[in-house]
Amino acid sequence: MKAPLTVKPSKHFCSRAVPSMTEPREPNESPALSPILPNVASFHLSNPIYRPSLHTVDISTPKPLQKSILATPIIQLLHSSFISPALVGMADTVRIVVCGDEGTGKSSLITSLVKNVFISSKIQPTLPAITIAAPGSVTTTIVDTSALPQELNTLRKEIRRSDVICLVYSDHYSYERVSLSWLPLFRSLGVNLPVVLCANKADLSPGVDPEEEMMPIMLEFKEIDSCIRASAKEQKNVNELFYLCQKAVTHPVAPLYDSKEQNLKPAAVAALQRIFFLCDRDQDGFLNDLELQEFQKKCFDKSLTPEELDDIKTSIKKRLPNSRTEEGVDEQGFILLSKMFAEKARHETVWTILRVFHYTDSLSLKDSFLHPKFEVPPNASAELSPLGYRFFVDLFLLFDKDNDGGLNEDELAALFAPTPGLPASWVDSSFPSSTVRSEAGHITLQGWLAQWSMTTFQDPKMTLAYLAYLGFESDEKGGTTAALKVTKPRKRRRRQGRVERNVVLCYVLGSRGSGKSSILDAFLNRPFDSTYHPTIKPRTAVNSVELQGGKQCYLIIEELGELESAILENEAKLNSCDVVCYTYDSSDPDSFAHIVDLRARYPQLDELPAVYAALKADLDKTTQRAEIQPDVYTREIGMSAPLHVSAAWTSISELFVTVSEAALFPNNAYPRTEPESADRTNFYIATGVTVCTVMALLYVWKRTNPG
Ligand SMILES: Nc1nc2c(ncn2[C@@H]2O[C@H](COP(=O)(O)OP(=O)(O)OP(=O)(O)O)[C@@H](O)[C@H]2O)c(=O)[nH]1
Ligand SMILES: [Mg+2]
Repeated sequence: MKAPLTVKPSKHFCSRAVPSMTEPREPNESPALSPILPNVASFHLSNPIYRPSLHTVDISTPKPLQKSILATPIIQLLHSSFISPALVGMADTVRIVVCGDEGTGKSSLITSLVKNVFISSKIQPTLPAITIAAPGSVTTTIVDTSALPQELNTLRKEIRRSDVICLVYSDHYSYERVSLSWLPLFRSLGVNLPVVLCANKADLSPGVDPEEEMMPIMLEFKEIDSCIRASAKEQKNVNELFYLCQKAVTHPVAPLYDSKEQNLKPAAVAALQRIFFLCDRDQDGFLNDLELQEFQKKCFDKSLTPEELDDIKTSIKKRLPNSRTEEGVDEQGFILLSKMFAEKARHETVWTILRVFHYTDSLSLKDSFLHPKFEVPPNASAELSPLGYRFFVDLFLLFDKDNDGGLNEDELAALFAPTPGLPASWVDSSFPSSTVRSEAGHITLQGWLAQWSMTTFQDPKMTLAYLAYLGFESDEKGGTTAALKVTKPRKRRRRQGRVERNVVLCYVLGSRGSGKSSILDAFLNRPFDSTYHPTIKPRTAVNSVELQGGKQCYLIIEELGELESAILENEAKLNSCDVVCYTYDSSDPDSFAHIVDLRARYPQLDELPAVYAALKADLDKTTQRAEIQPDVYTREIGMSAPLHVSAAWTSISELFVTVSEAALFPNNAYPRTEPESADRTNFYIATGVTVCTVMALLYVWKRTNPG
């Protein structure tokens, strides 16, 4: 069996490729054992000092692979980037400004990189900017500068335009000036750019210990990202120098790792915790081998060998002896792995993971991931697609740990752990009271799906954001939008046959105390409560309704409370409504008048299909103090008579079916309107036909009776 690999900081560590999820290896170990991280890491065999780890290698001790890699021009290295910037959302252009005292070799380093030769004769003092562009890779521009006083303005301008500064020194004098002059200059410009410090002409001082020389400056100036000794003349570490510059921009260490604290930063830990949570598909608190393989495939597009899996667990066990690695990698172990990468300056591995999971450089989730483009045209609505429903069903089943058919508070909290918490609209509508709950008060699967149906209907962008937080994935283009669909735009009201929607919205309108809230409660199967709580804030309830013929739809019932007038005056609000349910208390003589008054005040209500409900049928019916009694009133406008129901009777469910059907098949649910506002098309057609017929008859009569 292969001996476990050591984790102790290796003097050579930064100079070698290391696998992504496995232990860092010693240089003499076969690189074939480290297939996980793609090749880019293998040219990372320079001798840099990175901020997080201070392991250095002297340039005079080349490593076995070093020669071939050093001979590789950077353009090729850029080409071989293991992940395309577009794929992971990192910066896709990098502008490097090369600064330093006169004669330190700035232009020579650039020439050596581009031409792959060292030109000993004096080259022009400042080279023109060069851009290295490779399809699918980071486009890099390298700008040479001069330290001459008359060029100071140009220098300042170039620094301001750049993403990273490559600061070069080459002897004791220019070394002193790094901390006395150059770094203070950068600070005075207020640019806050990462600096890669390069000791050039390393061939002239082979015995120097880079750590001893560079560490003091690095400790004093936090903006120094990494340090490297190089030789433009011997073309050593030139590729690496510019690679480090690129990396300082594309894979910055600062957001991830606190070098003073020697720990990952809280935002990085939070992101990694969320990633762990999403990868722990069975939610048992461990990434088992299968879950680790899936994670590896997703992030690095490679699989792990059994030995590599063992290596990972061995490394974790070494640092966390109590971890139960036989069951898999737990959250602590998972975060430790990232910490080890950061410690060993392999933070690009951590960035790869974060970017695959859609994190930005500031460790927030990418806006385009949370808020993808999704338009709902006028008169259409958004609903969950079968994929979306499937996702929410699976999520429910996964988190209903006690299998009681409901999500209790703890289960809900666990489910929402990778999100910022419950959606704001859910909190506003005092979720879960807006939907179906079990007797124990826990949200049921039916209620869970109804709640998401309502959220999607009211605010599809919110559903999309939560699908992203909760880890919805689909092979289809558009990511989370595959979980949604847009319904056919509703035709002009009164002109439609069936409405092609599965989620419909009903406003319930009626006098104070007529029993609207009790309808909402009954809709959510709550027991009837005889105490009266007037409704102030609008209130919604959502549930599924079984229609005649077995089809199902989701009905959202909204009681408008004190906002009734405001909502009815709002065209957009009325437009989103599919059906109105007018209610009155059949035992209260003053109740029906409110409906008559509402219809008179808001004639636009007549553009909506409607159902009339006479509530409290369990109490004695009384004559309404209105000009016309409800039955006559509805008959006169061509509507069905009010449905007499009681919230205290189970037969109230009939009302919900009637309301849903009126929304989906609205043809018979419109009131007959006054002639002037009626649809006069048929009248015009009929008149047209009559006029033509009369004309034709006249013509025939004239022909037969000439003169
Ligand atoms: N007997 C009987 N009482 C009912 C029925 N429905 C509602 N009530 C009672 O009537 C009172 C008012 O009911 P709510 O549902 O709060 O009326 P509301 O229309 O929501 O009132 P506001 O929100 O103030 O507009 C409460 O005390 C209910 O218990 C019913 O079918 N039968
Ligand atoms: Mg109420």
